[in-house]
This record gives sequence, structure tokens and C-alpha cells, in this order.
Amino acid sequence: MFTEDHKASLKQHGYCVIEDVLEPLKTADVRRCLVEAAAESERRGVPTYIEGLDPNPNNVRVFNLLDLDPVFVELISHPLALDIARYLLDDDFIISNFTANIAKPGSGSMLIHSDLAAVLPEPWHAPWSLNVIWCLDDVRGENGATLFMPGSHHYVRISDVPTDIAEQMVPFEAKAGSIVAMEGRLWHTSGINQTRGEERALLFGYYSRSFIRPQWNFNVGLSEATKSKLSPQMRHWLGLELTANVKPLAGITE
Ligand SMILES: O=C(O)CCC(=O)C(=O)O
Repeated sequence: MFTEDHKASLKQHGYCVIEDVLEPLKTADVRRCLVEAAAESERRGVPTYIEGLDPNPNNVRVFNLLDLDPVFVELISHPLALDIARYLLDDDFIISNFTANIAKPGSGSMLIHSDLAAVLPEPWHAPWSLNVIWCLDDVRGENGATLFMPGSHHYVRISDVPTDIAEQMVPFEAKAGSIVAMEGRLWHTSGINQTRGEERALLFGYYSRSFIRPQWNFNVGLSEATKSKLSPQMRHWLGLELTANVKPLAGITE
């Protein structure tokens, strides 16, 4: 449940942790689907390691999740995720992307960034985007938990980012089955997985206000088979209709 405390934390800290969203069996099932999705992505020729994004291949990236298994369509439209999106972004949001990052032992940190800065030039005056992070494993500092900079959701410009930000970052802690909701302005990076045998699998459901260009072109990424199973509302959120990510004008029906 998305409580007043979660809302207050999002406002004050730029994130909140909501526990026990997925039951253990469901979490394990989604994780199994993710491992299969990573293999299927490779089979389709979409690599799971991107040079320049991560320092080495121990970060396994899975793009285009929505076309790889229906369970990911279920999660991106999970009522709780939608509640958070509506609260932070108003009713006027779109689905910008849905990806995964499995940090295996030996994985390193990517560039420190904010997700809003990745899609919108400064100044950043409002929380115009949101990442709903699905934790498929227990997440803690040692296994590469996402590191964030406390208070950084108040940075308006690049010049507000301290030069020693890397030394001040702290890890999210959350149990498998939790959601970490992180507003788009919070500066963060992936942690270093220092364990010997523990993987850290996270899904990143990215939502933004509709005036921002989505990160992923679902028109190209989704097969006709996947598209045919989507509701009109999902088609709108994914920009599959004529008006793409533009809020439909009164009088124009999609
Ligand atoms: O994997 C993580 O902990 C963070 C990933 C991330 O920030 C990104 O992919 O933009």
C-alpha cells in the first residue's frame, strides 16, 4: 500500500521503500522469467552488455522487457506502481522504459546520473519522472545496491552536483519483493557487487510526464503479438497510438 509516510518520504528524501509488494513465490517466478528474458534478448541479437554503460559484462542489462514476457506487462501496470506514478506525475504520465540490471559479483558502478537529466535538459524544477524499482533479490551495499546522493533531488542544475558526490553516496536497502520508488531528480548509480556468489537483480520501470520523449520506442520494440494483447490504456501509455506521447486533445479520440 502507498501510504502517507511513503508520500512524505518521496517528497522529503526523493524516494521511498515499499515492502512486501510481491510474495516470495511471485518474486522467484519473476526472477526466473528475467533470467530467461536475458537469454532470449541475446538470442534476438539485443546484447545484455553495453560497453560505455557499465564497466564490465558482470552487469547484465535486459532491455525491451515488455516484449519478452507478459509478467513484465503485469508489473509495469501494477496498481501500486500506477498509484505512485499518478501521485508524483499527475494523471498525465507515459511509460518511458522498462529494463533490468542484474549486478553479478564483480560488477562495477556506472556513471553517476539522475534519470530526469537523462531525458530532459536542466533546469529541473519538479519531479517529472519516476523509477519504480522492483527488487527481485535482497538489496544491500555489499551486493551492489543502487547508491544515491541524499538530498540530490533538490539539484536544479548540473552545477549543483558536488565534485565529490561519489564519496557521499549511500546504498538503498530493501528486501526481495519490495519496490523502491525513486523520483527522477535523485542522483544515483549502480553499486559494486563485492560478494563472492550473490546476484542483485533489479527491474526499472520508468515513467515520465507526457511532454518528455520516451526512452524506448515501443512501436519498434514490441511485436504485433505483444501489441495485440495490450489494453487501449496501455497502448496510450506506451505511445502506440496516433498521438504518440502527446496528451490527447479534447475531441480527438484514439
Ligand atoms: O542498477 C542500478 O543500481 C542502477 C541502474 C541505473 O541507474 C540505470 O540503469 O540508469
